[in-house]
Amino acid sequence: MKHLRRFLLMLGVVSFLGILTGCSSFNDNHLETPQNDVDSEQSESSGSDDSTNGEDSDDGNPTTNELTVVASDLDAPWSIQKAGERFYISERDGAIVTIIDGEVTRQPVQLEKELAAQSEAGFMGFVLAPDFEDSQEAYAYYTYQGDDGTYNRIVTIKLTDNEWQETGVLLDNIPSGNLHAGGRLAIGPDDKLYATVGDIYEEEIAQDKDSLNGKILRLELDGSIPSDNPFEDSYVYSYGHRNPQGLTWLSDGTFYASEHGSQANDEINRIEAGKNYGWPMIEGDETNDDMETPIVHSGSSETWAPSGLATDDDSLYIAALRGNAVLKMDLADQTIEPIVSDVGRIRDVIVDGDYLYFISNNTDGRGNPSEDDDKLYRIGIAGE
Ligand SMILES: [Ca+2]
Repeated sequence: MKHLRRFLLMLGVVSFLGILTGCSSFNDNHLETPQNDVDSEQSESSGSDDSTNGEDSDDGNPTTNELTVVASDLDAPWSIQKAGERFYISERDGAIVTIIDGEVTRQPVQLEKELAAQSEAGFMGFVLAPDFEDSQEAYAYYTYQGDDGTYNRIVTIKLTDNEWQETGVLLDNIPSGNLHAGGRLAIGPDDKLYATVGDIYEEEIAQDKDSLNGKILRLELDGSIPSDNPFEDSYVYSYGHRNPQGLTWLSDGTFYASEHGSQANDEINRIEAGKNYGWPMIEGDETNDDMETPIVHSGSSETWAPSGLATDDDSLYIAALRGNAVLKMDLADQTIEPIVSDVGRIRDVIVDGDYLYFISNNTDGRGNPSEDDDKLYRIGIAGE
């Protein structure tokens, strides 16, 4: 009986999700020429067909790797947030999609400035306030066209009657550009707001501690500079970054960030206050006495294009755009393997109990979207 149920369940999964194609694309899709220095987010993805990893499915038990579509038809989604059973997902064109019990509602976001339309810009970072259930407030990072160029700003937004409104500015005039805008926001275990800012393709700027570019920033939730930041009167928390886009903390406070490298060389760094992560002086295995080398990197021939980052304290889960995969890095031995592939580019990932939730990112102009992309997916991670 159990075998019959499993067979029928497998049939349902196959017919719903499409053809099983295995997980060969991870190594097939890496960049073979160094042209990705233009932008390691760019994708030559050929596979956005839905599939599972071919693992057993078994009654929805999260100890199995059954891949489930939670929501479809997302439009260039960027950040996943969850409050209770309800998801909130930012979309780059300036909307927030909320999902509960499979019901998808798109909430417009009224911003004070016009969103910039550059390919790595828009409405990106988004994190719910710690008191969201009461305040209905969140923080957002977006790119806009100013009088003399493009800028990023970090703002508060508030949800009223199914619509979000910008209500305040925490940090403005962060220089932006055509590439490497950064864009991730996260609230740390210290209740500070962290933001990743890219080098806007002006690499020397990452070593300039007076610039906000090529940095990880740390703000109070009211936008002021924390008194214990490593540099006096500065939002800069760490520097020497190229285009960091993922932030996560272990329960013991250990802090990790993902970063798009040049010529492949994508990085996972352990972040500490005031430290220099090397760009553009060192990359990959290169060392310098005053600089930090990554705990892992993709090497000079493989491109992950890592964006969102999450952890369950045993592993890091890395949303890989060009890698077309959710990568799992074992924290004990630092090995990396893809746990989901062949759903295309992956932008963000969160851990929630026994499940991993992640969003594809095939509709931003660089992917190969299927008709109902992009999607929010769920996969069980308990007992792995
Ligand atoms: Ca580095």
